[in-house]
Amino acid sequence: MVQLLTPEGEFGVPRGYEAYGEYIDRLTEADYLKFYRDMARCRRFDNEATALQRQGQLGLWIPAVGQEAAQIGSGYGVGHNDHIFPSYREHGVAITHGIELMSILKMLRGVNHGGWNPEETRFHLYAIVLGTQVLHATGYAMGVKFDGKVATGNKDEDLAVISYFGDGATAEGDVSESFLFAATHHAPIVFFCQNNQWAISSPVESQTKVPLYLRGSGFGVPGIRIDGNDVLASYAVTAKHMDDARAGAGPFMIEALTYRVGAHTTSDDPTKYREDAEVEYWKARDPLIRFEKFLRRQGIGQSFFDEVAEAGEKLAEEIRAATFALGNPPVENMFNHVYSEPHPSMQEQLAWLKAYEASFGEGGAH
Ligand SMILES: Cc1ncc(C[n+]2csc(CCOP(=O)(O)OP(=O)(O)O)c2C)c(N)n1
Repeated sequence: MVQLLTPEGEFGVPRGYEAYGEYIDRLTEADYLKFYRDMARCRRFDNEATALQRQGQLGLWIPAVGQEAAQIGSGYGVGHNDHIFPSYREHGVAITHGIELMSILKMLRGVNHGGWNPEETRFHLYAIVLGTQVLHATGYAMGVKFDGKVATGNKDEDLAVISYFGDGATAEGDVSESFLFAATHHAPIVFFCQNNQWAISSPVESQTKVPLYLRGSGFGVPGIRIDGNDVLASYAVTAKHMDDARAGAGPFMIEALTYRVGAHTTSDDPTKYREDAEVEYWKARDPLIRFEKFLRRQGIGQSFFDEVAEAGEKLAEEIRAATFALGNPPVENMFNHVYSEPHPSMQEQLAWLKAYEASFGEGGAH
């Protein structure tokens, strides 16, 4: 397992992993501070979104608490031309690619139907149907290869693709099919599996009998396991294998070993299926605390951490105010985008819903 930072925040490059260490050598202090700021921003955003859902302001929330290092590190390892195909929990990766946080909240409040324009950001839409985004990513990477955009001789032109998915998704045929197509087409793709150890209430042991980083090898996709709570390992390993993919090395799989500290979603109660002791064990390995320890060893003082905490409170206030101001979408939205042309069954359902809402009298059903 690639670990560059111990849980005590000590940095070191184990023998055999020097190629990853070179990526850290190129980082500046400003990069380190950016990594920490974004992990903290992600955590604060996430906790506020959970509170907003509990107060009835969002239909659902999908927490990524505990997975910030895996997401922020790898997000920054993705290059400026590359395309990203996330599942539904990649708020941290979204932060690294300029997605407006309110776009995510709007989607989970149901006031928009997708979130953002992938053409502008190369960060594609969230995918709720497990594994579909991995097929989309593989198809995209095959297209990149067919278009000759790999190993062009101009590093600024080359591009690669990364897809994020969970341990549970690896049990879907879609993921195995993706491995096969990616391997046989030598496609420029990195498969990034966040093994957060639970697929709702199913433990990872029920999804696989071999370590997940080996899952691609039978298809011809080599892989490696990283400590997913180590932001530097996540950054360096992603950056190297995205570079390799752009240079024509073919597909690669990264398994980031991490833990879903919160609930699967706000509709889930994890105390029903897992032990408190397990959660406490992982809380003690919190990725933010580990990186804070590293930064303090580097001489970063308290004023930086105070500034980050203050920025978090400001962010929380801003997103609360913006969420309260959203209101409710017109009911027509739900029906208008099902077919490109008006459709009798949609019109019938809309008329039924309007009559139903009207039956509540003044103020409607909201
Ligand atoms: C094809 C499909 N089957 C089932 C579901 C229901 N479902 C939603 S999330 C989930 C668990 C996914 O676990 P994992 O892939 O480990 O990702 P995580 O949610 O832990 O990030 C399931 C079974 C779904 N969304 N899509």
